[in-house]
Amino acid sequence: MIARASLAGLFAAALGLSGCGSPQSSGAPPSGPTQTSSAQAQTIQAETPRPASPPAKPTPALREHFEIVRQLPHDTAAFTQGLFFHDGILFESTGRYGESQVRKLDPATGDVLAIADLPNSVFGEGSALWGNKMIVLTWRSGAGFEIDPDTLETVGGFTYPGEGWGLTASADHLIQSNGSDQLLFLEPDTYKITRRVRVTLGGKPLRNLNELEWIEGEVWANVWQADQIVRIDPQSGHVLGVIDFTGLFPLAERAEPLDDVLNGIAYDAATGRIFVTGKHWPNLFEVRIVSP
Ligand SMILES: [Ca+2]
Repeated sequence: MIARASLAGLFAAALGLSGCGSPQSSGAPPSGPTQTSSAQAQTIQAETPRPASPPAKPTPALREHFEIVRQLPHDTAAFTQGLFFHDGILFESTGRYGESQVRKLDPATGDVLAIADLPNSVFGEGSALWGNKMIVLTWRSGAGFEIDPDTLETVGGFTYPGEGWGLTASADHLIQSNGSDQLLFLEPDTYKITRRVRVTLGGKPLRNLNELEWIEGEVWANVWQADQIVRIDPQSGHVLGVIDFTGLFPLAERAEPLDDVLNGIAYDAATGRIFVTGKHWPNLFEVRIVSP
C-alpha cells in the first residue's frame, strides 16, 4: 500500500483543512508508483521534501468545489487517460494493454462517434491536439502517436524518454506529465523537452501528476488516485487551487476502486465548458467550478 498519512497531512495543512483523508500509516512517500499497483489514496498528497529540495515556501492554495451542469453517459469500458475538446467534439484516449483506443465523443449526448484501436503492445495515456494532429502518449513504451483527428488514422509517430502520463497543449508547447512532480514542456514539432517545472503544493512536491488540461493560462491536473484536480501556475509550478471532486462518483460505487479513479479534463475554450470523467466511469460530467 502506498503510505499516505504524511502526505495527506501536508495536503490538509497546505489548505488549512482538517480531517482530510484517512491516513493509514506514517510511512515513507510512494516510491516508483505504477498505474497498476494496488496503492490506494483518495486525497491529494504532497510528498515529504527531499533533502536537496529548495526551502519550502508555502503557497496558499484555494480550496474549490464543483457543481454539475450536465451529466452524460460514458462507456465503462473506457479506461480514460486523455480527454480534450476540439472543433465541437470530445476526444478521448484510453489505456490498458490490448484495450487502448482513441475515441471521438458527442459532447451533447456522450455518444461514441468513432473508435480506433492502438496497438496491443502499448498502454495508451494522455492526448492533446497540436496543429492538425491528435498526439497520444503511451505509458512505458516510449512511443508517441500522431493521429488524424478526422479519421482517427495513425499518420505518424515519435519516441520520447521516460514514462508518458498526461498531455496537453498551450499556445506554444506540449506539456507532459510522467507520474512525478514535474511538468515537461515540449517543443511541439520536435518533441524535445525545453523546460521542466516542479509542481509544489504548499511548498512541497506534488507527485503523481496525471491527465492535464491547459485552461486560460493554467495547467489543470488530475493527481493519480486523488479525487481532486489541481490548478497549476505553469511558470512557478505552484498549485493555485485544489478543486475537490469528492462525491462526483462515490468510491463505493466504483467496480475497481483502486483503478477507477478521477481522470480526464477537457476544456471548450469557445464556451468555457469544462468536462471531467474517470477511468471506467459510467458518466462524463460538464461541471462548473465554485470558488470560495
Ligand atoms: Ca485533457
